[in-house]
Amino acid sequence: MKRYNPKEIEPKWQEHWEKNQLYQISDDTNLPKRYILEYFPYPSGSAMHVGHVRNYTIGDVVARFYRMKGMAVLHPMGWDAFGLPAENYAIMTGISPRQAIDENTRHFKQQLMQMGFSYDWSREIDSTDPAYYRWTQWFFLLLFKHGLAYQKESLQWWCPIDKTVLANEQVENGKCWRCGSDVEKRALKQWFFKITAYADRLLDDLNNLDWPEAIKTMQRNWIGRSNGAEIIFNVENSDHKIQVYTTRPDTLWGATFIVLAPEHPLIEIITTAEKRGEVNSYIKHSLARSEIERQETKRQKTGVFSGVYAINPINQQKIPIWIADYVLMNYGTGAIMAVPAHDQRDYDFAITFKLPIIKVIEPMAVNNVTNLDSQTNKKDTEGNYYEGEGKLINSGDYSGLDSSDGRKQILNDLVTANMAKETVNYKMRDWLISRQRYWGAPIPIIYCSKDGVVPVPDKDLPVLLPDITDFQPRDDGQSPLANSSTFVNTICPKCGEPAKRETDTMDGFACSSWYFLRFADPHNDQEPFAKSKVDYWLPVDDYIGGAEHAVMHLLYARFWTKVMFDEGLINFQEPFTKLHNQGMILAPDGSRMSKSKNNTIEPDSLISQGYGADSIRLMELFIGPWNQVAAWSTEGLGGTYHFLQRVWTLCQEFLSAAEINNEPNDTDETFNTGIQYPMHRTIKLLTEDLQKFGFNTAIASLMELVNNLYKLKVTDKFCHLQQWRTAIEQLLKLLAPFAPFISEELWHDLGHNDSIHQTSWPEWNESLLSETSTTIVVQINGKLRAEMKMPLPLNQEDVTKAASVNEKIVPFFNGKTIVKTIYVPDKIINFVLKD
Ligand code: ANZ
Repeated sequence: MKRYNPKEIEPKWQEHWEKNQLYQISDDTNLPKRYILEYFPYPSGSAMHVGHVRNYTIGDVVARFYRMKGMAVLHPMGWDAFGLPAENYAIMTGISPRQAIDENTRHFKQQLMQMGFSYDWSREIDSTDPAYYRWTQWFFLLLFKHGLAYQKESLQWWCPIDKTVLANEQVENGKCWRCGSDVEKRALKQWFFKITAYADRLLDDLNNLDWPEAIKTMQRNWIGRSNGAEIIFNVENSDHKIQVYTTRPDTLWGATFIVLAPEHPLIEIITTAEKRGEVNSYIKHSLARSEIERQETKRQKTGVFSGVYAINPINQQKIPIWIADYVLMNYGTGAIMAVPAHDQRDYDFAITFKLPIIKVIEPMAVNNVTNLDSQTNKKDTEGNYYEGEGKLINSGDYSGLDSSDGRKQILNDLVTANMAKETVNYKMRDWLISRQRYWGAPIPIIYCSKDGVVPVPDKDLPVLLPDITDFQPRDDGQSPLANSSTFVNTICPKCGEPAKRETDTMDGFACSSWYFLRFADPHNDQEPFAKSKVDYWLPVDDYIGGAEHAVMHLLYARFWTKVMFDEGLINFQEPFTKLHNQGMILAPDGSRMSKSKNNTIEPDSLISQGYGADSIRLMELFIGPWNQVAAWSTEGLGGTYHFLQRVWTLCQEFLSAAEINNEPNDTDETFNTGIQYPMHRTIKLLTEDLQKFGFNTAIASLMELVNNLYKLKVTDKFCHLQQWRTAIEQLLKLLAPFAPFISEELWHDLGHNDSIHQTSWPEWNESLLSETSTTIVVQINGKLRAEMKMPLPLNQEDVTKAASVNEKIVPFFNGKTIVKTIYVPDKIINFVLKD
């Protein structure tokens, strides 16, 4: 009998599929479409491990399933290949990023292919290919045309090790997301994308997305819409005004001081001569602190008095103006009214500097559990501020109102007096895209001494990234491209005079903000994509990847999509209909797999040990629910291998039996029902499971099916050849999305010449699914007294009737009363009797 040897069959089929372009999908089809996409990977030097494999396996199983269901499936792959690692590697080794990326890509692709993933490789894209980034530059110019790409001098996070500017979201706890070193602030002129112009739409449209709630919440918090008001406080004895941003105008009577951020421009103007020295030295100190540190609630509050007072517009009270770094310049107006009785930070500050605390909100809670006791116990730092809603007190005529009504009335009155206006603030900042690095798409801008900032005309795109040899970042904040005079020096497209090119490159997230559209039309050299193709394939139906992209890629891609919609380039506003975050695979000891810990498990080594991609694929999904974390287990892999071995043996035994048996007995109806019931049940379960990503339960059903077929084999010995053939063929089709190699091999062994992956998914026959009868156990006082075979479906009434006339049961009722009847549907009926 032919042995199961994955090492032999897997490379053979992989080559065959590739040669026959089995998974290529054409655009002109009338079929319903399904676009299944996994995040396109960064082709890093380290090999892909079983954690990455899980991500692609999920996408592949779904893609194969829908293909067999008769849909036109777009399942493409490409490379997000710009970025720092290749450049840092180049600096270390002298190997150019181009060469390093090409090598990595080759290896990565070979790994994906050996796993049997069914990508349409004719659509492969590479973000570092000029044919691709030409359009990334084109989009930059589109944004520029609409004022959505602009330049601004501002203090920027600067990583002194990577020597580059970082976006807000790339700074984690004051450290560079990539190299982990402390970041600092530098004043630089930078390019930004105005994502804030889309804040409301990005927020509101989240409601219509079928995405994990956790990701939607992260985006909501990141955008951070805050509805509030700007209130004007006059500075005492001067014409100057301070605008504060507050979400709680209802607490205005409790404002006991004003706080300005240390960067606030008014400080220099209003501070008294006497206080100037102290104030300047405080400002100098606080500017060295990171924003994260400044917002840390547990940190001891610091600050300094300006020597000047402001007038509270609601009651003309005089309150001191302080300077403190817990107020940030780039949020709201950079100034606040401090209400220590109702805001923790203000409370801590008031305690530190012995400033008055006036309670103006009384919690409505009727029970005794309130966290407020501030009037009697001011010095206690526990629970002395109350941030919730309640009734206004100590608030003049407004006292007695509910805080929400008070908020409206106070604001109304101030607006009428021209002392306030309603405003909305967002936590989200514009997206900083300038990178002072080589390995990125050049920003298509030219600086001319006469015409200023001039966009590169479309016809001159792409602005090619030149081949250079010195990738060392420069200390002056310019990219290594500034070293290349042939790149820098150009001609102004407007006046024809000598001009200079922008030397910054774009953040890699720009390239990944539209790649999913390019897959619909990857070779178009006239436009980024044909609208008709994108409108057919997009939006992506299933986008599969880890949750780590929640606020960067997934927000940027939504932003670009909306810009394109507004421009009329596409007819949809959201790129990813359904988002699926897969659970991570951990090392067998439960720790995170990483190259640095040297605990990664790579498919290559498992394959060379003889397991085969098929059993790895099964294991990736059988290990637990697809969206939950699981620790890798090589014993488990032995289990899925064993399962495939059983499928193999069953088929080979069937084939041997078919060879000897010339007189098939195919007319036996009882056998037919026996084999069809488990078969059709499994078809139904699998179809439903695959639609809802129930991969592990689907595999369990397949295993159970194989067990059932083995049982039938013992009694039937493959007598009913035709029925066995049908069953085995259906089994192989059900297995095909999970284990594409073995199913293809066995399919051919069964005598087929076509590919199993181009056959259609089996249908089930509902009428075969109902088991026709079942055995009911009848108990008297919990003891088994009879068994009855009864036709399905059943209800309690019928079962009770049948049991009470059963000849074995009737004698028990003699002279007794039934005090209780317990019915376990379709299984047990128990009568509790009493004398
Ligand atoms: C008075 C007040 C009373 C406040 C009260 C809160 C509670 P969100 O929801 O995050 O927008 N704030 C305003 N600008 C600030 C800045 N630049 N730096 C630090 N804090 C700032 O929060 C808005 C609230 O955060 C504002 O409302 C203000 O404090 C503070 F019982 O004003 B509030």
